[in-house]
Amino acid sequence: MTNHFIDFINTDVFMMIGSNSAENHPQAMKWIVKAKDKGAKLIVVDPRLTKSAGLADVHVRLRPGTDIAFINGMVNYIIENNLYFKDYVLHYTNASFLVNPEYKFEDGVFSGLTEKDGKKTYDTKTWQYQMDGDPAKDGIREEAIKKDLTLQDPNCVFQILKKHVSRYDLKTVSSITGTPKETLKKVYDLFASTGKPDKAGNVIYAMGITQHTYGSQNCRALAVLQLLLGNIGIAGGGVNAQRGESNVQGSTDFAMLNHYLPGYNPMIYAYKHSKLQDYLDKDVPKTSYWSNRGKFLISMLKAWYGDKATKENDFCFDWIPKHDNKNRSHMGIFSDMAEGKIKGMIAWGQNPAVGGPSSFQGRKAMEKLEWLVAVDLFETETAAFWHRPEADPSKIKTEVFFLPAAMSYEKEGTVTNSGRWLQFRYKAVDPPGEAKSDLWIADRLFKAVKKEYQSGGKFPDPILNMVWNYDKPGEEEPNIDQVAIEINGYNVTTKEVLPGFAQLKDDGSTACGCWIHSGYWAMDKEAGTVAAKRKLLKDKSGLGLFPQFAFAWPANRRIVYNRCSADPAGNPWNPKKALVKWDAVAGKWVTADVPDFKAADPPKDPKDPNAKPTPVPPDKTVPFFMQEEGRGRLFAVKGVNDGPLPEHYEPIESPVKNILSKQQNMPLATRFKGDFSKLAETASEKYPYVGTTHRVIEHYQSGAVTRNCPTLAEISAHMFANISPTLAQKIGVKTGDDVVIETVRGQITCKVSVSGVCVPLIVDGKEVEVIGMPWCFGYQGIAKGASANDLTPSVGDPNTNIPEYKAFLCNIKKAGKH
Ligand SMILES: Nc1nc2c(c(=O)[nH]1)N[C@H]1C(S)=C(S)[C@@H](COP(=O)(O)OP(=O)(O)OC[C@H]3O[C@@H](n4cnc5c(=O)[nH]c(N)nc54)[C@H](O)[C@@H]3O)O[C@H]1N2
Ligand SMILES: Nc1nc2c(c(=O)[nH]1)N[C@H]1C(S)=C(S)[C@@H](COP(=O)(O)OP(=O)(O)OC[C@H]3O[C@@H](n4cnc5c(=O)[nH]c(N)nc54)[C@H](O)[C@@H]3O)O[C@H]1N2
Ligand SMILES: [Mo]
Repeated sequence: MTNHFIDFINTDVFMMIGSNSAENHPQAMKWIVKAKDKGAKLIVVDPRLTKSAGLADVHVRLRPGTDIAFINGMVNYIIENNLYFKDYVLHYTNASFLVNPEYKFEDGVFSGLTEKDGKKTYDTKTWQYQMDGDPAKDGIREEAIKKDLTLQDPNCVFQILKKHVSRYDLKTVSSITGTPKETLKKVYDLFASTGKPDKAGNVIYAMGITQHTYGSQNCRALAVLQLLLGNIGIAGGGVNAQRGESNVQGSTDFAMLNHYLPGYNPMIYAYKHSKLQDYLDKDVPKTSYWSNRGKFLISMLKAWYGDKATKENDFCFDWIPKHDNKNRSHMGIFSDMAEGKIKGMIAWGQNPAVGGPSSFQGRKAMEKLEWLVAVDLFETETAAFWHRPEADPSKIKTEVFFLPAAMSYEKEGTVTNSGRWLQFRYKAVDPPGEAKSDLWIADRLFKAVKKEYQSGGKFPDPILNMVWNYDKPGEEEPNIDQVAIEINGYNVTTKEVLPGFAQLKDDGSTACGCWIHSGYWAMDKEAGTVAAKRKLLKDKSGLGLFPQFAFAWPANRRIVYNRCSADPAGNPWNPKKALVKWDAVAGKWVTADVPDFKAADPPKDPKDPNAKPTPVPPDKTVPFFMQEEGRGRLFAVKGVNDGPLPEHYEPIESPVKNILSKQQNMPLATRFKGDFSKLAETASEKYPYVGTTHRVIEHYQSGAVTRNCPTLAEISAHMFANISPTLAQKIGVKTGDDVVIETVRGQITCKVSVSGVCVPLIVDGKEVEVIGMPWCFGYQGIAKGASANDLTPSVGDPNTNIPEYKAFLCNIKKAGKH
């Protein structure tokens, strides 16, 4: 999230799109309801009538997978009707920047599309700015970029955007999405009303936006919209991802993604990083705050390899395993597994036998493993895959180990919420039986591996020399404080814990495991440790910032890009909700939040105790100082690999042809071979309905925990599908009947629920039925049921590889009918 949950009280209009906070983020919903009580409006954009939609002022039903049409339509409406926030757009976005005149958009694709060995990629050369100098050498310097401040030049970003979205008129959008034109106009007007200095519009999104072959472009479309309305960096605004598992934010911060190192530093790739200097040259921007990335990387290497990491040996850069640039995401791994390329797997706190796409094929792929280790609270479907209903255990050779793990209440550690706020939690109860904390398991596993390497091995150095100093004399549990200090960062010589990432160096004198968390553990006189903070007292701002409650990365900043909350001269757009303000008389910044820009230069003489920082005047500050060009990108010259502007494509499995261009699907979508290649054709007669998957309040994820909880298992005991009354009539079923749902990949049997949750939509004159299914069931636990993922396709977004869980083709019939 750019903002945070409590900040929702500052919002005037919410647009919740592809998120159902009432069921999946009840704490977020609490703040939305508080804002509504003060007069805020709520728009919910969802194919289903969800519990959130039930609380909405306007519910926009749209066909799954058509959000870009809906949002680009709104962007077009805003530009056509002059509803954008002009000063913001001009000064804080790249609207006036001129783009290479060779840039083109034709037949649904952008210039630079190339194909090699059957794989499509974009060469982004023509997407770049017109500028002086060599950006490869000097970076994307804002001063060097050619501009047209009148926004009239046909090659300026504003005109390119305007032309691009002009095709998304109300009629076209309605034909694609199935949303009536009147509803579109109503919500466009309502949300566009926030494009004023004293109004805040808040976009809340989650999996209905991301789980598509163009999930990243869906997010980009939302960012473009919010930039146009001046809603980024202000109280009550932002683009706010409602994240998943209680600590999924924390786990991505720590690189539980194959293409990142901790703190969102790019991964090291074999093909381009043979030495440290290659990384510094190619992946450390020349401009923006990211120009400090080298310090973050080198400090991380010092944290991992300690004294062994020296300037002379590239700080042991060679010891980090390099990515081979193959698909190492969930789907890539399971596809390799099916081909017998993977020997063993540790399923550590995950249940892919239920949660992965095409899970029927996924479970079959697991049979190719020599061994499987499941680290979990329960014997999940994954741990039990070898005796699953459809398998013959005598034919499965995989050796399965089960390591019982402690649950969150049974161990210590931090959790980071969607708003980037992290807090330390203490242990409430001891884990049962032989269950151990994940840290204990990781510690013993590492030590066992190290022991093996002591007698030789192919590449023992990184293992034998890894800093692993977490033993606490006389205690079983590893020293979690020591782990926290390593993450926070310390001075290598004095061992002093660092107050923040500004102190990190690239000369080997500092160590820091994850730069964005730097400072979180540094001692805070009042609170003990910063992360232990639980003080609600000090919110002088009245804006819900509560700086003493939890630590918000980075630097305890609550609202990122907050320079944009004030005009170029430093006067808050909305004086009632000021985050930062230039005091012209005193000649300094007055800040309620930690500034997201350089508000002052450090004292000239650091040794002089009386020396003071020098304030940086407003005209010398940069609104988006994490971006190389310092501006919000309406047009993305980099960052996404599948297009500089969002464009509507159909889901890979779609009931209709793309009416907007010849390009049916996202050209770069990730696809797989063999067992994972099965896809229905466009407008398939055999699979005429649109399937989509969602969560329910009673169950968590694959249901491993909640389906083992007797009360929850009882109140939500059956797998079901929501269908409309018209579809129910057509196939002759009523609520509670058994139905068979089938896709090209497999079929499931479950109960049917007939209500107004799903209704048919009129798409380009054709009636399209939507079937909604929860994906939380499986064959283990107290409440058992069919897994919706036996139906879902293995295709993904080219930037993130997230699977297209939210839109696919299926058929449905009454069980027992042929
Ligand atoms: N009770 C409960 N809470 C949870 C979880 C849980 O399993 N149970 N899981 C947690 C996790 S890991 C996550 S990631 C979050 C996810 O939180 P959400 O994203 O809110 O969860 P979903 O229900 O999967 O999807 C949200 C909505 O997207 C809608 N949708 C489907 N397709 C589309 C589309 O194409 N466009 C639009 N606009 N909407 C669409 C669905 O109908 C659904 O109502 O929830 C977290 N919280
Ligand atoms: N069709 C469809 N599929 C989806 C989605 C969808 O919307 N639609 N959503 C996707 C999303 S957003 C997500 S996040 C994934 C989730 O997919 P998974 O992560 O595979 O599913 P979970 O059920 O969350 O698995 C977590 C496991 O961790 C165990 N566990 C809980 N606490 C601990 C602990 O402290 N330590 C250890 N070691 N184990 C613990 C639980 O018992 C459970 O088995 O599913 C994805 N799958
Ligand atoms: Mo998630």
